[in-house]
Amino acid sequence: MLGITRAAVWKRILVLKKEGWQIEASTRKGYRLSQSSVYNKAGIQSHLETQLLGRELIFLQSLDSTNNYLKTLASEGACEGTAVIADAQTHGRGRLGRSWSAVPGVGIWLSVLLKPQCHPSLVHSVTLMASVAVCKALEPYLAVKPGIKWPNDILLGGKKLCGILTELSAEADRISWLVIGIGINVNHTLSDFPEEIANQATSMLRNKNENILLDRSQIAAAVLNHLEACYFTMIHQGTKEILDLWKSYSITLGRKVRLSGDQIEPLEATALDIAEDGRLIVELEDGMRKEILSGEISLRTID
Ligand code: BT5
Repeated sequence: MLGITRAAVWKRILVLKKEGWQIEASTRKGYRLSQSSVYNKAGIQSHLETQLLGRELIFLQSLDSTNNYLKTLASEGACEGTAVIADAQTHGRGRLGRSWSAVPGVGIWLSVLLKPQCHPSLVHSVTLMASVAVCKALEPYLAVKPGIKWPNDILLGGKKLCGILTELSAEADRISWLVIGIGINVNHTLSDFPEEIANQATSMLRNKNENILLDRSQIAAAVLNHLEACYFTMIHQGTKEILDLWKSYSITLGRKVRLSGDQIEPLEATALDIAEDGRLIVELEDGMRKEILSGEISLRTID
């Protein structure tokens, strides 16, 4: 019907697969689009169980950064819960001006707009909440339990699976809005990572025994579902339950860490606990205790 060769069809199928479409092949019959695993707005919506998060959902093939896009929408008055998801980001951003690799076809690059009625100092516990929600969402798909490195890097087997970037607009005593950006490596093989991070990054696929691609629509929806549940728990019941969950995933507490940053000399300490506002409580070598905030300090585990 198309008037092209089998090989020409096959080439186009390969391009579609790289874009994230899941296509089944059967000898002599041909190809079939697997409806349940299409990564697009409808695919994600079909798995959403939320009242608020992702009800307003923007899905784009490529963007500079989902956080940038959503921050512009937020400043124009977008409603709470608005989510932006892209298949690829050309300028994905990490914290402190670092960059985030977000190639097409393999990851979940997602930002959500929240408007909690709270003091700006609570922003740190909101980002801890996001890392708990992501762990809960991903756990059913993983062979091993994910771990959270303070404040909110999610690691598998010591390698980074997910990063979270929270940005906010606030008045002196109230958050106006905050954008939580979540990047999850899902179907990456080693060659999908830039060389400089290849040995420190991992993906959900790389931690599975069999090589079957994961359904990004289902997982993106699961992240939004859990994020909403954790967010509601936090705003209605306070931070205790979320912080307890955070501790259960933590791979930082109880460990020796090295703290470094622009404002301080590098220090060695033991990570003891997490304070209600998300600060990390550490004990320095002289026995003094100190509470540290993310954004000021980088932390490396040394034992
Ligand atoms: C983060 O920063 O981990 C936050 C990353 C947030 C990304 C999401 S994607 C959706 C939304 N839109 C955005 O523009 N951003 C958010 P940080 O802790 O600073 O870590 C950044 C560092 O992680 C880099 O300097 C690299 O070393 C490493 N890295 C970069 N891309 C990675 C990837 N895909 N997987 C694992 N590690 C990566």
